[in-house]
Amino acid sequence: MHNGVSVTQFIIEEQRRLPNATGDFTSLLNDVVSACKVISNLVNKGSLIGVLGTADTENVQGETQKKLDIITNEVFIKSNEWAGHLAAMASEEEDDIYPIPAQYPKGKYLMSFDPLDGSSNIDVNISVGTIFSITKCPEGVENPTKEDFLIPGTEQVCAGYALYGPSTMLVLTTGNGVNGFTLDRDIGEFILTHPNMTIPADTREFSINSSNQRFWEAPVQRYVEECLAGKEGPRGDNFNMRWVASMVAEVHRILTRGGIFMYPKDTKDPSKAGKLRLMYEANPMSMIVEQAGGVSHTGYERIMEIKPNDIHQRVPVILGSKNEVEVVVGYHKD
Ligand code: AHM
Ligand code: MG
Repeated sequence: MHNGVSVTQFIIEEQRRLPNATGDFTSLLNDVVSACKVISNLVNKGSLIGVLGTADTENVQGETQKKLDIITNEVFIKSNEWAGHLAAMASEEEDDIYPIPAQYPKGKYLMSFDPLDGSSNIDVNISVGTIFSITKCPEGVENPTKEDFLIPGTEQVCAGYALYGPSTMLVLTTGNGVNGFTLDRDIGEFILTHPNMTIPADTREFSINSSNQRFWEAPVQRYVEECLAGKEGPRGDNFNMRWVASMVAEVHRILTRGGIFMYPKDTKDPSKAGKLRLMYEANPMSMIVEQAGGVSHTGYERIMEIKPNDIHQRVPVILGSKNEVEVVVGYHKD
C-alpha cells in the first residue's frame, strides 16, 4: 500500500467540490492518465522493443516523424476515443481533426494534444513529454468541425503534460492551481508529490535556442544581450542559460525553480509566426504557467487570448517567471 494521494483519488475529490459534476470529466482524465502510462512504458523500453529511430514519413507540418511519434499518437487516440467523453480530437500528428468513430458514443469535450513533444530528443535518451488541452464542445454540436476547435486558450477546462524523464511525472491544472504527480512503477499509479506548484516571480535563468539569434527581432536581441552582459551589464547580475529542446522539460524546470523560456517570433521562415503550435503546445503550457503564477505571452499579446485560425497555427512563445517575462514584453512595447 502507498500512503500518498493517487491522481485518481485527487481528480475524484476535485470533482466532489463541483455540485453539477457528472463524473464524465473525471473519467476522461483517467483515460488520459492511462495513455500517459502506456507512453511512459514505451519511451522507457526504447531500443529494447525497437521503437526508436525515424519512420521516414512527414506530418502535416513537413517534419519527419519518428516511429514513436506515430505509435504514441495511436496510443493516445485509442485510449481516448471509446469511452464517450470526447466529440473529437486534434493532434500534432494528424492533418485534420480526428472525429470519434461512429461505433462509439460521442461526448461533450474536445481534446488537442501533442503525443510526443521534443521527439528530436528521443534517440539520444533525453526527456520528452506529452501535452494535452481540453475544451468543451460547443453546445448542440454533435459532429464538430475544425472551426469548433478554434477558441481561445482562456476557454480551456483542463491542461496538462506528462514528462518522461528520470521519473515520469504528470502535471495538471483544471483552473484551480497546478499539481504534480510522480509515477510509482511498482504500483502503476501517479502519486501526488508536488502539490500547488508555483513559479518564483524572479529568475536569473533563461532558455532560448541561440542558433536562431540572427533571425530574432530587436526586443529579444536586446534582452539576451543584456543577460549575457552579466553583472557588468545593464541588468547588473549574472544569468545562467539552459536549452533542452523539449518544451515539456523546459516548462517543468521553470515550474520547479523559475526561469524564462522563449521560442520567439523570428524571420527564419516568414510564413511561420514562430515554431511552437498554439493549440497543443502554447495554450496548454500557458494555462499551466499562469495557474502557477507565471506569465505567458507572444511579446505582443497574452497567448491564451489569441483567437486561433488553424489547429496547427504557430505562435511565438515567451513564458515563465512573471517579472522576467514582463521585462521582455516591455522591450516589445519600447
Ligand atoms: P516537436 O513537437 O516536433 O517535438 O517540436 C517542438 C519542440 C519543443 O519541445 C522544443 O521547445 C522545440 O521544439 C525545440 O526546437 P529546436 O529544435 O529549434 O531546438
Ligand atoms: Mg511538439
